[in-house]
Amino acid sequence: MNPQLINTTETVDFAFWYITIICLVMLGAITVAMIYFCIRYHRSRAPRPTSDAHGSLFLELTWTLTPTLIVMSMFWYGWSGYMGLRNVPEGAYEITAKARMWGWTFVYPSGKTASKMVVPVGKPVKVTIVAEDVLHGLFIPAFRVKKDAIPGRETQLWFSAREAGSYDLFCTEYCGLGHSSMISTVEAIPEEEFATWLTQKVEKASLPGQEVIEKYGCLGCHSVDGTKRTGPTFKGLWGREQAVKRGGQELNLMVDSDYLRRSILRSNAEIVKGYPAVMPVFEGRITEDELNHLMTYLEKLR
Ligand SMILES: [Cu+2]
Repeated sequence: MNPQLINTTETVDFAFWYITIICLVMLGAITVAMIYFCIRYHRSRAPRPTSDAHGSLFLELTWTLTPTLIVMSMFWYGWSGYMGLRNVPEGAYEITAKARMWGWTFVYPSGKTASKMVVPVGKPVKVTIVAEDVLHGLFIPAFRVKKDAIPGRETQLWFSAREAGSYDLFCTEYCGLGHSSMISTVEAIPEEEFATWLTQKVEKASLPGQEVIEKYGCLGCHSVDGTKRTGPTFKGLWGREQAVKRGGQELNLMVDSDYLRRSILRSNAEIVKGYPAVMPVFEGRITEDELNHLMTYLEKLR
């Protein structure tokens, strides 16, 4: 199999431009003919019929068969392009993309996880998409591929990056308040570099807490530099007085390990004033070890 032969970007672009150019040519030709006939056969120039033709088999066949062939050729390029997107080339590298409110986790066959989709250049990559909560959509515009992540079902797409680089990756199904921050990138790197990257244990995280934050996609809603996002920033959070709402009541609480554990495990019990109650509950999803690492990390950000 030669990955250079098919490429999702090229097949989609070809079908798109083929159909668009034919439509533009038809639009131009029909408009010009219409204007010409309006002027040439205006009542002031041609008060009486200039021809009394009653039929022409040749003309009938021409204007029936020509458009039929053109439309069938559009169908053919659309269909073969679609089949090209559906049929994953043999030997494609397999990655699982997990979607959750509001972030992506990419899981590699070795068990390695990353928040960016790192792929080898020039190799077809098959992505199996799963949703952990609600409907999401995986969209990588540069490769012209888009597929929904549906709870309870696995969907797939494939692509192959011809050139090394960083490509945008979006969620394209409205999945709640943090939807617009559910963005990541595809990092296409040379195969040798990719092999080394795979063996690297942790993605540059110097602290285990940072790993936990990446794994659960916390940064989709919380910043570490003081920026206000869907949720409050982590910066300077530890140790401050926080106005929260608990069951309709407003109260001030000290942000410490107990408070943060409650906010993560039962995120809807106490809501920080000025923010919407949208954070998913992490009870039963995050381990005790991970929580401890997270606490150490958050304490360092005070
Ligand atoms: Cu989403």
